[in-house]
Amino acid sequence: MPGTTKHSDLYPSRGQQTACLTERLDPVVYAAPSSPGPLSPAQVQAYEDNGFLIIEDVFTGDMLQALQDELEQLRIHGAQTHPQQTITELESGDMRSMFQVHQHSPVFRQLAGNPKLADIARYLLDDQVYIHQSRVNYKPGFRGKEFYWHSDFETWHVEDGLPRMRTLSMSIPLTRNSENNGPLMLIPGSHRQYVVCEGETPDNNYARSLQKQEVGVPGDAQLSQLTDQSCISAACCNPGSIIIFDCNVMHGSNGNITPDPRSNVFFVYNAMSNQPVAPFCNQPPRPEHLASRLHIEAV
Ligand code: 6CS
Ligand code: FE
Repeated sequence: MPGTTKHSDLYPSRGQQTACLTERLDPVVYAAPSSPGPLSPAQVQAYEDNGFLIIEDVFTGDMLQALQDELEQLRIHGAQTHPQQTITELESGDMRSMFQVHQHSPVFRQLAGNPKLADIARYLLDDQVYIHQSRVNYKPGFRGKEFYWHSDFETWHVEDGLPRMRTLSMSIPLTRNSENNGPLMLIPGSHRQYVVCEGETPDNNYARSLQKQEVGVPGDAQLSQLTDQSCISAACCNPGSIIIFDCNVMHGSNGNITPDPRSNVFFVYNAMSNQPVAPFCNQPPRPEHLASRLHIEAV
């Protein structure tokens, strides 16, 4: 029966584990060396070395405006039309995130399949791809709260059952992401090490972790080790740029006390061959709007 088979856990974390850094066991770039594709050799190399790549001004003009309009529509109406998918800020109640936008927004569904994004995902993962998770993060002005440091893969492995690191994210800023309004911060090279985290996964952890993640975050010693190895990089870029980042790169972002929101739409592309198995913790899988299991369709 699906979901009941025990799969071997290549990346144990939480539960009985003690915090430490371990080696990544999977490739970063799955495309054959020097195979032609949508990225230049220098871009592929930068992605492989750093675990992320920024391409400036990919969407501009009317296309960008349509994405920004859709963002605003969802911000105004989303809590009513899709309450389950809506995450509000813990203290202010402002909209923080809206999930599964690739299913319920035709504009964002089309964007997820846009070859400017999907071709890069297929190339780097060397497979057909589908959307494991999608969301809009609003990071509202004045009171937008931080996202503490984490590797996405740690959560997607432990709580969603993604077996291998064959997954990447694309974040498309829809407002200017400046040094001041809480841009994505990444630790270049951190994707080559897996940070084993301590702590039990609480029941329904997602209900809290999406407002404030407390489990599946690196210990202070492990984070310091990573930042001793390389300098933190802030992904400051224009709306319509794309930030491509590996599922295991250590990242986070500060709060936003400026008046200007830092809003992004975000798609997680997973290789078809890396579909989720049973979670690697003693919890049932998270709901479909956070992690696709039933709706697995190639983009
Ligand atoms: O839960 C998730 O899928 C994502 N959200 C957070 C706050 N951390 C892990 C992962 O990036
Ligand atoms: Fe993340």
